[in-house]
Amino acid sequence: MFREAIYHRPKNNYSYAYDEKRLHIRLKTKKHDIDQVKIIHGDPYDWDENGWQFSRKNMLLQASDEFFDYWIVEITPPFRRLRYGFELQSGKEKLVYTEKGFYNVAPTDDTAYYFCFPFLNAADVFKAPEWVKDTVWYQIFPERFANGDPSLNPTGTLSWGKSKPTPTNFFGGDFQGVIDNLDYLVDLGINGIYFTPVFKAHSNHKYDTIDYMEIDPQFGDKETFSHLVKECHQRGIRVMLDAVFNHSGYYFSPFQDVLKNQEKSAYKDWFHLRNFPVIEEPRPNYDTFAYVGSMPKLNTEHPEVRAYLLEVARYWTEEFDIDGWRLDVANEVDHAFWREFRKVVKKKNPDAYILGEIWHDSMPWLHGDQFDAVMNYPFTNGAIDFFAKDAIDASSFANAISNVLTMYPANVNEVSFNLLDSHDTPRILTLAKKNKARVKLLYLFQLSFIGTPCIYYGDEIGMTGGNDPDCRACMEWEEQKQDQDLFHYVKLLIEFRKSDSLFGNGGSFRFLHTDNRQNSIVYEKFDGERRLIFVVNNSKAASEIPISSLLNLETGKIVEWIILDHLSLQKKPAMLESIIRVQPLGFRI
Ligand code: ARE
Repeated sequence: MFREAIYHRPKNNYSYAYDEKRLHIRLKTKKHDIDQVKIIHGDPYDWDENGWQFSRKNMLLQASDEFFDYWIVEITPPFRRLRYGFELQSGKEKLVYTEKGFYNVAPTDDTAYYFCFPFLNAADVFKAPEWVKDTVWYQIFPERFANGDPSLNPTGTLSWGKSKPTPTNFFGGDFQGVIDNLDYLVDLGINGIYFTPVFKAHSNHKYDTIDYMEIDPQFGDKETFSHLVKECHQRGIRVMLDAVFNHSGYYFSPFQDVLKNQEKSAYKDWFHLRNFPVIEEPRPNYDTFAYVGSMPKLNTEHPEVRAYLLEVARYWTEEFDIDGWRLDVANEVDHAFWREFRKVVKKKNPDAYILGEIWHDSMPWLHGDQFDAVMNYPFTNGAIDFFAKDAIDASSFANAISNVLTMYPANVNEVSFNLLDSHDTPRILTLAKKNKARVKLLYLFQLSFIGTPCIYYGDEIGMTGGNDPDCRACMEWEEQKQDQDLFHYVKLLIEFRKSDSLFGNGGSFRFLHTDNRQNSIVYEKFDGERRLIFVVNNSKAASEIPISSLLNLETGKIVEWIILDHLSLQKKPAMLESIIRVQPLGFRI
């Protein structure tokens, strides 16, 4: 047994409250080293003359990556406290692993040996809004979705879609344009919209805020926004706004005051200024987003700045009834600020979704006191590398996705914001070198995975685009230029997700098989009663998966298959064969 590879540390993703009654305990061991793990568990105060009274329960091998196996078990401790250790079996060797080290036999003379979950306090349980689990998001970059009110066009507005997007051009997208097209989104089946920034700003992307209390005049006014939110809500669509609190824009009046009055400015502590006079070139002598001088970093430790930004959060949450906030550059803002932010937002709308923009491991923000979720770019990277770029093999893909799943508690994963691309990345069809079958596999995986999926506007009709700003082209509204086949495919997958909870967030996820030679994967979604098995061929050749022997399935049984053809997905009952043949870049469920 490789003792040095055995790892457990209470809290974080290794021991956590799944809800107010249930604890999840995880253990990491060297891959293929351990045959079986049992948790030894009991109440810390449960003693009699024989010593500590404990029980044993089998742990499930939940996932594996390149080097490790990950085991999980769920326990409902009657008195909400737990002491526990692990009984490991490898061949004939048996060992007990505790906080104090390894023993041949589980010690019972004291509970002090064991790991400790002191008490399951309801107040500490990570709780994200329930509705998020059943939400399919749609990301809108408002300048580029639809121009519904030309009277609001900024000077120099170009004809819709007639030029390529640049860092500075405008096409006049606005709220009326979104309102006019809500029925299109209802038809697609999405039920949440994430809007990139809408407050008054200088650029076309609006990440350089001028006034956090105003709607950008090119989009409409507060009345139009309020109307938009109501129209969305009437159709069962939630609305999430982008909070750009890490930095302001150059024309934000406190920063303008600093430029004008320098040391004497009443706002000099609102920013991180290094010396005077404040200069922008060759490099700003104040902290900024990246090295962007027009985005001065806000000092969120300053009480006035905190009060101002928290009022912004309160105002839009309370007065406009929005359902969530996406937090820009969330990991560069102090944790204390986000804790206060959460309190303010949840006080006004306990059901609001708080989503941090963090591209890396984000556990420190996901303990329940700051964010409900982060933008799941580790998921994005794995999915893109495998399905779109064909750059990694099947087992590397399974390793990457297993890492995503074991990185966070299960209740965090259920509301994780799973995107395939965004306004900050190339579009999926471009990443897939215009191979639509690859995009279809991406959508299949995204929409059948644990979490809350997001579709970037226009991807569903086959828009292409490279890196920012190319990925921000005007939405294509001419039907002849829209890929209707892709639209119907995405729509059908969304319907599956909604009509079968196992397809969505209702079941657990597990890889069953990866085949590097055939570049195929088999994964399942399962609960106590049913299994949905996905056989996906990510190669240019047909593949043959020996499904029955692999999964111990009974052949000859009638099962329901979902088959991909070039036009649609079809559900049809069929006999379960021993070998499943899957067409190139196709799948069967
Ligand atoms: C402009 C240019 C870009 C140039 C950039 C930096 O268009 O080509 O690279 O300047 O000089 C907004 C606009 C952008 C604009 C930017 C600056 O939308 O068009 O870019 O302002 O004016 C990191 C951050 C992450 C950030 C990304 C872009 O961690 O927070 O970079 N994303 C948000 C928004 C953006 C927005 C801003 C922040 C600023 O979503 O749209 O940009 O408000 C790795 C790293 C990540 C890194 C990621 C992408 O994976 O680990 O940390 O994200 O790559 O670079």
